[in-house]
Amino acid sequence: IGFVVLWSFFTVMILVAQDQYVRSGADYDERKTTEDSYMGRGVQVVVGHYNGNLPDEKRKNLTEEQLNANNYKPVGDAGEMGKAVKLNAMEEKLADDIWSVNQFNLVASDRIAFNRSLPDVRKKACKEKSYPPPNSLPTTSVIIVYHNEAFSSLLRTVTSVINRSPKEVLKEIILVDDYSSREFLKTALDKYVATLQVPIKVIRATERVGLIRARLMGAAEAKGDVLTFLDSHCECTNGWLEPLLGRIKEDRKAVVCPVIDVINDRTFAYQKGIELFRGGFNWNLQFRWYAVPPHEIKRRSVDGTSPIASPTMAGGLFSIDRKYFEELGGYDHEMDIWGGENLEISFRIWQCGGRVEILPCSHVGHVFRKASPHDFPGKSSGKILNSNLVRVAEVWMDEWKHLFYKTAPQALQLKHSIDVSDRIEIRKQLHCKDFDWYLQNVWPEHFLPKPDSMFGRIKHLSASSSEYPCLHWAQVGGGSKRASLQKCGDNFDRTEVYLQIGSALKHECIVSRPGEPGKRHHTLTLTKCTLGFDMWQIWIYTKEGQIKGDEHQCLSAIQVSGSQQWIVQLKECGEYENEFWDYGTYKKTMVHRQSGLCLDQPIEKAKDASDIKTPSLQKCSRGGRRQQWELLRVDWL
Ligand code: UD2
Ligand code: MN
Repeated sequence: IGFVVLWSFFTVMILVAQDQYVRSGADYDERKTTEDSYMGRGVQVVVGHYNGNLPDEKRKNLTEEQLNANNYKPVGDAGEMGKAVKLNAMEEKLADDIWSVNQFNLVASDRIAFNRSLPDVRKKACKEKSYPPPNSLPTTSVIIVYHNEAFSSLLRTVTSVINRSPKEVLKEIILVDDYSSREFLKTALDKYVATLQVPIKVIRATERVGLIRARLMGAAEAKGDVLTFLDSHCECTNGWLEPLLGRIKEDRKAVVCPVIDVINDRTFAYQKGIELFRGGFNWNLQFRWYAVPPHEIKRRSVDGTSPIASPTMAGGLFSIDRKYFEELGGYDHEMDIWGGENLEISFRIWQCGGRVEILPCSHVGHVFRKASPHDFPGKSSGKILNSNLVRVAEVWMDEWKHLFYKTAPQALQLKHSIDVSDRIEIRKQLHCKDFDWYLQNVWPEHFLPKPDSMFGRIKHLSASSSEYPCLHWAQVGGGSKRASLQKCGDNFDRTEVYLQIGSALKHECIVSRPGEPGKRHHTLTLTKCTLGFDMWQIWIYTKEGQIKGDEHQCLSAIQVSGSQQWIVQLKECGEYENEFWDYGTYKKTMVHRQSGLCLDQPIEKAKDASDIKTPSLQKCSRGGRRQQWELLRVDWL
């Protein structure tokens, strides 16, 4: 009963509280630059919500002290100028206890004003660049879909749009509630939204439709010339919109994304993202950021504000001409809940005559989470994601779909029950190009097998001990890497990249593994060759001479300064001189082109699993299995 009483008390609080949730703009210089925005007209909004973000089951577990710890209104100048929010130990504990509700720090989020100030992270050339005046730019509908988003993160997204968009171009904000169960997203949200002096509407799905169909619902209502999609935990920075709309005015088939900055999931600190990354994907069809290749950086050095062509988009934040979105077939309506739609629309845009671009002058922050807070009703998240990815692969990837199925046999099993005929029809009607064209023209640096590259294992012919010593690489900070020889484990975790050497079962092969999500850490090891399709010991040896693993990893070597010694390492591919190898089919040697040295066994044997030892590039000797390698092709078609 006590909880019921508490709950009604808080509900009442939501309705009656007059705590200002937005700080007055006058204190913050940054806001002087937004006079043309709606907020420049002095919109003041009020709301109070007390633990309103928490579902009942979470609230029940909190102590009275925890419940009282936070008024869920901006405290002091918490988070201003994008600074980290500092919490005391008790608040941190509360944050941990309720972490899983949002998979970010709700206590920190609730401390920060909806209209917090942010640093201007743009480079000088961007600030100085001029765009067409707002009244000659296309207008935009900003569409934000959400399922059980926290009140503060949702409204901070909305406020940042209102605050930092020229009012002439902001046609409307459309919030699409994907069947949230949280009470505060109902009447309390409606009341709050009614106080905003901007065209804004809330559309509510009557069943859980997933983010893809929710966005389609928003798009169907939109009146602006351009659709701008945002996740529900974003913050737009000064000048975010003009580059996006300006570029679409120039080319209506350009689908443009801002640089996505990081709002720290624990502190809500605003961290500038790296402008020179672009979107790609791995063999498993997971979206990944990869470095823009050096030749492209060089080409762009003339004008650092120019768009970066991107093979794929991250998915959440982009602008697209509304009519073009329709012409292209919107989104695949059959995609459920979460995932895959970003690759699908990226392939479709490129293959059917458009472009996906990242605009370095547009910055929007996003809370990247390490886990999903969403439930996947009825099915497992894996099954839903795989069904979506089967749709991507079947419609757009032609023969490369088989590579995906090799890495995801569970997806292959779903294939028979999935019908993509209507999407294939769209592909035909739009006369879209094939996936081979996409790889060759949009992403020539890709690491998928090509007819003229070797795809398979790299096996060391030197007899290995029964210990199966592994060549293991670890990052030691500052980007430098140390190699070790370790006893091979059977269960490779995905945070490691192995270089496995040997014949199947007895010899060792080169194996590679990606880092943890969000971290660019890779490890290289020699382990016992396996017989199945272990993607981590499968490499592409290109005709140009690069040895690439999944995740854009290249086998390379650097010279120890002031010595003749070279060290083998695994690095993100970058067309650097030290990434090329020549394989002698007759001698079976793998010669490092820049040093002229031969890939050789590690100098010392591993003593135990944690023993770190340096592997070697050695002067090429005559004969000797130590320097002999065999390339074993793997079937993927
Ligand atoms: C990324 C994208 C996201 C989407 C996703 C793949 C960014 C920054 N984010 O994942 O937009 O493309 O990849 O699908 O590029 N939501 C619903 N209904 C659901 C599930 C989610 O409305 O059933 C909302 C959710 O509240 C959020 C948005 O969809 O606003 C994206 O979900 P997310 O934030 O969990 O996805 P994220 O950022 O991990
Ligand atoms: Mn998100």
